[in-house]
Amino acid sequence: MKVVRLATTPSTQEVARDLPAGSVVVTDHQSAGRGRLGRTWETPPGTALLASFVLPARPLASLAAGVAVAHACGPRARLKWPNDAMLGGAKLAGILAELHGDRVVVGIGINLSWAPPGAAMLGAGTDRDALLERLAAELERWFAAPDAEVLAAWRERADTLGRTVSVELPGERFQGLAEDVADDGSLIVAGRTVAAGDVIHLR
Ligand code: BT5
Repeated sequence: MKVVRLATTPSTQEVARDLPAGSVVVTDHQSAGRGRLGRTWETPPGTALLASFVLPARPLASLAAGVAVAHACGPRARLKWPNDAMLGGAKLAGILAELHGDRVVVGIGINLSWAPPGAAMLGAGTDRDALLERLAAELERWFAAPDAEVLAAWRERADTLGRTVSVELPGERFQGLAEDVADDGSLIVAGRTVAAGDVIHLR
């Protein structure tokens, strides 16, 4: 991986989108970090791993990235659909996968020494460069893995499956048991296929 390091930037996603596959942009601080669906990603300077990896596009890119993050963060990290990494039931890391032609820019924010109220962090003692290296290796591994392996690995780390969840869709909300992920990465809740949206773990 070719690493581009920046002291500060509005968002590593914007820098990475112009780079070739095999690049990664890392920064200490983002002034306009982005989440999904126009939401913001907040981290005080120097308290998180903030990186955007440019990878070849593949099906299930978002789930593959989630599996890679969970593996890089350790055995206790779990996954909330579609791809939040969780620690002890709280959000540890967020992933934003954006498709640009034949490349996908995978933005990853992992809390290390700070987290907003109710969220989790990996700990101030975490070696950020070692974590970046583990992340790069895991992404390479899971982006090369067959779909069936990605799905199996996702299920193994899933915190969402087997729970009652609330599904938030544009203009609709319903509750039900999160039964499985479908072959295309959709979540199956009470027999309904949810391709995009947010879920809230109820119990
Ligand atoms: C995400 O969005 O979880 C994807 C976040 C991706 C951030 C990385 S950092 C490197 C790269 N550059 C960027 O600009 N972005 C990527 P979403 O599922 O929409 O969750 C966003 C929500 O998480 C916010 O609305 C808050 O409620 C919450 N949140 C914000 N900052 C957080 C933090 N540091 N830790 C935990 N939750 C946070």
